[in-house]
Amino acid sequence: MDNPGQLSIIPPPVRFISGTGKLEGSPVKKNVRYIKDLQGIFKDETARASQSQEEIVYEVEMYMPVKEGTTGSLFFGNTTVFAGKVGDEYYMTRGHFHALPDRTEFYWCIRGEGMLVEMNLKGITWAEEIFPGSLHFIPPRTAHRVVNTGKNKLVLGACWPADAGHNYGDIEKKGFGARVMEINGQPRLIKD
Ligand code: PAN
Ligand code: ZN
Repeated sequence: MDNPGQLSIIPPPVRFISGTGKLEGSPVKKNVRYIKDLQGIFKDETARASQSQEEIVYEVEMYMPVKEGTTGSLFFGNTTVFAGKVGDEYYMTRGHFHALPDRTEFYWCIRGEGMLVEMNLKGITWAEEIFPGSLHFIPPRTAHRVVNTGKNKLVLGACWPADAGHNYGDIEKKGFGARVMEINGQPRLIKD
């Protein structure tokens, strides 16, 4: 042994860059969602279909240190929603319930401004304001979507159970019952 009695000290596999919220390191996976991927998500499908299909709406970086579905473990990620609108509706994520419906999640805002739209199983919808430093607990059985109402990128951190999974189908079929639209220059949560 080269160093008898010495325990190993190793570099962490991933770095979280606090100013930008970016994740760096070889285990990090990235998903990019373009306008072309979001058919049927925005109210004005004609507007979505007629704008540049290669424009990025949001991207997600993920650090998943265990196999997806592992009970008792965690995933870590960030979401960057770009500034923009489809018609009068702000750029946003698709939104989902978790596939295991009782699984919860934390979001926190690193930069930008927006709204976290949530909906419970009774179809009751509400939104929390997002601003740098805001912390959001997503309760069990609650669909969640983030909306960028600002002029700059909205960046959020997230931590969720590795066995949560994503159920997009219920949102694709029924939506959130409300949308964040720009009305007279201001963001408003209005019934769909
Ligand atoms: C987040 C979301 C991320 C992208 O990591 O997956 O914001 O939103 P969609 O998954 O709705 O496209 C999360 O909530 N994970 O559970
Ligand atoms: Zn989630």
